[in-house]
Amino acid sequence: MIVLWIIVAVAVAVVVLAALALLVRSRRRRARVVLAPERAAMPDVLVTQVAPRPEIDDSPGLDRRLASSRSIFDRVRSITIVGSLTPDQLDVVEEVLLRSDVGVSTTNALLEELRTNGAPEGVATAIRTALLASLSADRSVRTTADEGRVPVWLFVGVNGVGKTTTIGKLAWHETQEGKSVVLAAGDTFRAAASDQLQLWADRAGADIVRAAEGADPGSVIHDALGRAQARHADLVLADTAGRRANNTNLLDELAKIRRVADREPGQVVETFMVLDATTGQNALSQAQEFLAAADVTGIVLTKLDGTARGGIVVAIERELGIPVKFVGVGERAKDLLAFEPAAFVDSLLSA
Ligand SMILES: Nc1nc2c(ncn2[C@@H]2O[C@H](COP(=O)(O)OP(=O)(O)OP(=O)(O)O)[C@@H](O)[C@H]2O)c(=O)[nH]1
Ligand SMILES: [Mg+2]
Repeated sequence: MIVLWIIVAVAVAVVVLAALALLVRSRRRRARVVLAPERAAMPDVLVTQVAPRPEIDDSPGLDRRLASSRSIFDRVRSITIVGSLTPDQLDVVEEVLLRSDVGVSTTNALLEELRTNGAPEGVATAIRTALLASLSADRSVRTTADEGRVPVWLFVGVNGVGKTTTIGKLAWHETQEGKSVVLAAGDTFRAAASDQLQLWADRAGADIVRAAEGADPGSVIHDALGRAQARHADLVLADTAGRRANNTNLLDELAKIRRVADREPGQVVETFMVLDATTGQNALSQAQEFLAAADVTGIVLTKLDGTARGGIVVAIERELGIPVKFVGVGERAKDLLAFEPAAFVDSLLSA
């Protein structure tokens, strides 16, 4: 009798389990039916939304961005005389030129010219001609390296001048041109420096190689070169720190970084010294220190949109003998321009 009961109980359990299994399978099947196909077609309205829109360039003109520098020249613009200048007018010219930061030697040369030959086409034109004559350097920027090497642009300068921002802007410009760019976060002095560069890399669609705070900057550059070579990248932009922990020498460190960046497969084709235009003549003395250590090939002059006095461009080229290749006129990606003397001088002096 007991055996019979056991057989009945087992049979009931088997039936219940089978029913449960059937129920679960049918639910799963139903769930699968509601899932969208993996490659569902995009609805038309969404396709319309992602179509590229025409870009609206809302950047103000160079005149407005250089408003502070331009206002310094207001007084010479107001001297409408053509021909010889009175001693008072020469004093005004001298004061304006010195305030504009062009430097003593450029100011003296221009005054001498005005005293001797006058200003047959007006004072603003005489100054324009003189400034343009002293801004005649070759400003070409090298983008290619020797066969099989990866071109590197190295950025040096003291802290806060705008190195990381300039790299971000240039990365954006280069990727817009269709180039593939690798950023090397060689400022390992503080973690925030790599985060800042990461933001720019994301914005520009550039690759980035970074390491933890305190890591050896040389090894970051070395890894970036390896990555660039493996991925056939067009350009490596290398950031560096503007300061060092106590007792270590920034310039020695830079010379070391440069050697690493210039070792195969890398080749440093441009070393940009970044200078803050708002620091005026101080920028010049800072620059002198970097020149020997870093073998600088071009200057990037930032913050010309601020309280800077544009004449510093002239003083820098005259004193350092190194061309200004880019100027920063704001904090956005578009606010970096290849330096063009005629457009620059016109925006300071045109009526
Ligand atoms: N108005 C203006 N601000 C700028 C320009 N270039 C950089 N800046 C600002 O200057 C500040 C410092 O710029 P960074 O790029 O961090 O300078 P850095 O040389 O990398 O500084 P460290 O990493 O500390 O050595 C930031 O707030 C930038 O947005 C410019 O052309 N115009
Ligand atoms: Mg930086």
